[in-house]
Amino acid sequence: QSPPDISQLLSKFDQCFISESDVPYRVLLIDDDSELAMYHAQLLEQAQMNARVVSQPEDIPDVLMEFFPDVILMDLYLPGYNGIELAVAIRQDATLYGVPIIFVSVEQDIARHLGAIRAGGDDFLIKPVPALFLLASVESRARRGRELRGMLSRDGLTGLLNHISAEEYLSQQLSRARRMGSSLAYVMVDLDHFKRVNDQYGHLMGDRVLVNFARYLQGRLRRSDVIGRYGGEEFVVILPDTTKEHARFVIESMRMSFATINHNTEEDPLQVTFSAGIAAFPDIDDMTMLSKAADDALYDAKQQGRNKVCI
Ligand code: GH3
Ligand code: MG
Ligand code: MG
Ligand code: MG
Repeated sequence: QSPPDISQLLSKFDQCFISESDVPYRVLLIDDDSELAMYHAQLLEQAQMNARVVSQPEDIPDVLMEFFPDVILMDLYLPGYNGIELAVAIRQDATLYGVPIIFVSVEQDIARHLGAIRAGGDDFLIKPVPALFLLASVESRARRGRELRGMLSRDGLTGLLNHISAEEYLSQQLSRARRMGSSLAYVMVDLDHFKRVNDQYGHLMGDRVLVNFARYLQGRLRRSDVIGRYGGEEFVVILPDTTKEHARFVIESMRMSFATINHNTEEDPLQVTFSAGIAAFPDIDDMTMLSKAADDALYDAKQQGRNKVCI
């Protein structure tokens, strides 16, 4: 049995289930009834989602790691396997943190539904599930799951990527640079004498400078460049397709213009400078060494009197 063409239904209800970013939602369907799972998968793909079916329990761990789903649609019973136990295991796995689990089953017993929800399931749909209802449920879970993970990957004050996410991005970009044979610059940035800013103007002013700095960087860099806050007044900038020399040129011009900004609207003007250390691939072909080299260069910049960019 092939699924109905849902385009008419979608337009009739004025519904759209396409993710707001260009990255389609990834939905993992776990069901021993592979025919039904394929049917659901086809529905999801009509709504521009990326669906993957697993029918063999032994394949589940590998597929979970490799497919990295936005949502898991899971049958309650598989031969030799218990969906509730699987939900518990998924909830204990840090790399799958917050991934929504929707149970799909013919089970009518409310006690079983409750058990599934308490084990970490987010919803329980009873087969047969109406097409639009399935899509709506999957889409809303996927969207909110991405929102949640987006928030967890960001620094609360500045909205920049946090330390862990910035490192993940660096690792991805390093692999990409190796594959494409392109260059990649990595910059560590530290505000100069920031303790004095706090001491003389107070913590709120310090926070304002941090936010100003983050906005300044975002405004000056390309969309493909990524900025992270490593903690405190320390930041990283990752510039794909950029050589060490070009990165130095870009950061040096930012260093000069940032230093002229007045952060204090009161009488007493406040200017803040930063120091930066730059390292790059392919000069260095290892993530740990890349960050050590940038750190060493930053140390040199500080030693040379601050308000400097070193490579
Ligand atoms: P250097 O030029 O050597 O980097 O000196 P510094 O004063 O910038 O460096 P130090 O590491 O001595 O002090 C960093 C200061 O940054 C201390 C801390 O109070 C402040 N800081 C860290 N995180 C925050 C924050 O989120 N908000 C504010 N207002 N201050 C912060
Ligand atoms: Mg089953
Ligand atoms: Mg500092
Ligand atoms: Mg510091």
